[in-house]
Amino acid sequence: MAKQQTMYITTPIYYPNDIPHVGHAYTTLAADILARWHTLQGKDVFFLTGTDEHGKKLQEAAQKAGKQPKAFIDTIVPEFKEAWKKLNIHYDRFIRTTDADHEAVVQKILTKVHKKGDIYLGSYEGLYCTGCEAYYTEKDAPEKKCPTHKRPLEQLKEPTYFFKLSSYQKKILDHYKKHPEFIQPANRAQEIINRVEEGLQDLSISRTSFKWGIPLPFDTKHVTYVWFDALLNYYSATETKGKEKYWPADVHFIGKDILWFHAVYWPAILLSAGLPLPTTIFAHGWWTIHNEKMGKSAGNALKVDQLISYAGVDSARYFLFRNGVFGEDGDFSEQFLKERHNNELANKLGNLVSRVSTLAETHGLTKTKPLPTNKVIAQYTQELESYQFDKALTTLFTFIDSLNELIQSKKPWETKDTKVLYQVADGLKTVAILLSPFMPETTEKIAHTFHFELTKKQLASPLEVDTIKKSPILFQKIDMASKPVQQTKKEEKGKQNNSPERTNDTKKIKKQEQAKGGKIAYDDFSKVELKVGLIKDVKPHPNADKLYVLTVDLGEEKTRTIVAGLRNHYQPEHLKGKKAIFVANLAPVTLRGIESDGMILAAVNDDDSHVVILQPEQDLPQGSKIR
Ligand code: ME8
Repeated sequence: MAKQQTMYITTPIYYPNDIPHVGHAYTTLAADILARWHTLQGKDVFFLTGTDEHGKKLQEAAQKAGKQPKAFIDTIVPEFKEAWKKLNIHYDRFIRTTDADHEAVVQKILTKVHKKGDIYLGSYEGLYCTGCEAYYTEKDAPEKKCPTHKRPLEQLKEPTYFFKLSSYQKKILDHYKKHPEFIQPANRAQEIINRVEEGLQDLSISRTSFKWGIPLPFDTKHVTYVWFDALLNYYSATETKGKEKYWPADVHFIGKDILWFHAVYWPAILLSAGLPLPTTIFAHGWWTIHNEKMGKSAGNALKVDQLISYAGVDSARYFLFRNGVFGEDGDFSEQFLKERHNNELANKLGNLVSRVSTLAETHGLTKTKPLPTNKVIAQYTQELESYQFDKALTTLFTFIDSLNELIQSKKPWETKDTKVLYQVADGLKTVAILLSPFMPETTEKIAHTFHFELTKKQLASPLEVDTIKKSPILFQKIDMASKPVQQTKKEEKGKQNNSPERTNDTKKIKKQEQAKGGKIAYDDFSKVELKVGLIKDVKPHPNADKLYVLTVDLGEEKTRTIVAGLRNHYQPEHLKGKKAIFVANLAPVTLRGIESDGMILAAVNDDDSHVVILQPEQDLPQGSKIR
């Protein structure tokens, strides 16, 4: 049997000094999409992500939090893992640079490179940015301010070991020439080539001014420079048994901010250590908000929960790759996301699935020659495998348009033409399989409705005819004119439970209330469901000074997120662990970007200066009803 082809895909390892945001999610999702695609193609895929845990930045963040570095980082790492889980990201290993196996490999490589004569002792003086963990020259930062973080640079001087980066200039340039695919996209490569041609200075790779790092094996007063340590994660993850086959990596996905480290330092380190170089380093653009880079230091970072709250996970995954070119910057907009959700996902794909499955339920399908899909498949494959995610999605949606047009022109609801229904259903099979890396949950539902599997084999074989049942609604449309915005999943759940239309109920109550001069009917009030809830967690709302984001247990399978205007009245520790009364059947509303699924009851004095939450007089289990 032929050896299974391997595919090794990585993301940067992120600094765990704060919880992840959309920028981090973007790179990690790109890797997930590509990993899912190659798995679908039958390849043996290894997808690595993780956290970059050493260095001055992390030491300072831990100090600020009043914790030891490792103890501090241990509280942030689960936030990354949780975010990736929520986004349906399936990595194979989450590497931490504090993992013992990684530390051992870093020391092994340092010893090797030192013995080779590529490391020597000197002293370094320069302008340092802790945010970047890098020195800048006056040329790169003429005002002595970091070009990325816009903060003043620090003048640092310390004894340090240097890595002979300068002696790799020619070899690196040769490699670029021989392997034009090494730095992508090509327009970013030229900038790097120009800078390398200007000459390379040796790289300071050790620090003595702080302790949080991997000690140099040949001089333990020094800790290893965080980038020398971090870059090696890609290789160290393949040094364990069974994983050796994955090196060299096929693609390192990174943001354009760290291209220099990856395109210059990284090949030089590998060349010095006598290791093969990765095939491609792909540097994508930045997500900006109002044209400022989204990031921790800018304070404008959109958190993963917020991203998901707009229209669900699959719509978020779709939007991030549909809205712009992967290699270029894109400005994030909640409105664009919702528009694409409505216009493309709900109107084009969702409607088509609903229409065809409804007609097929009534009239059935008759097997016939499927529509030709080879061209679409080939084009989509070429675009996806060359990291042109937006183009691949355009190709697929053009095909979806053609399926919609076919249905529209053939009118099977009049003609009862069950052959055309079959052709469109078979086309939807192609769509779902190709789209599955981007939208795993939705495509699983389509596959379930039309009875096929999301596999390469099924892509090549015609749809088997079976009894079809009407598909559940795939994308609930978002009302652009009015907040509150409802989340797809919750609405679907509400519908399946035959629960009353919550929004309409509230509107009706308001109307009747007005009609009766402020009084509401007994029956109307009895529709309001009040329950005892346990406040499990309290976090400040990232976008509103007066609001908290509460995690509340209402005795249900899952906890709820409830936004409450209590920040001027309670410290988090005075709310956490308390039981209070909540409205449990309110339509969810999005408050400053976070969806609130309920309301806490509080009594307020005349001038709003005193706000107290309502609590049951005696302890009752969460979920108890108030009557
Ligand atoms: O640089 N738009 O970690 P980091 C798009 N630890 N992507 C963004 C982004 C934005 N606004 N902001 C961040 C580090 N990213 C090092 C990496 S690797 C050996 C060490 C993404 O936490 C993008 O991938 O600052 C960027 O390169 C990465 O997060 C930086 O993450």
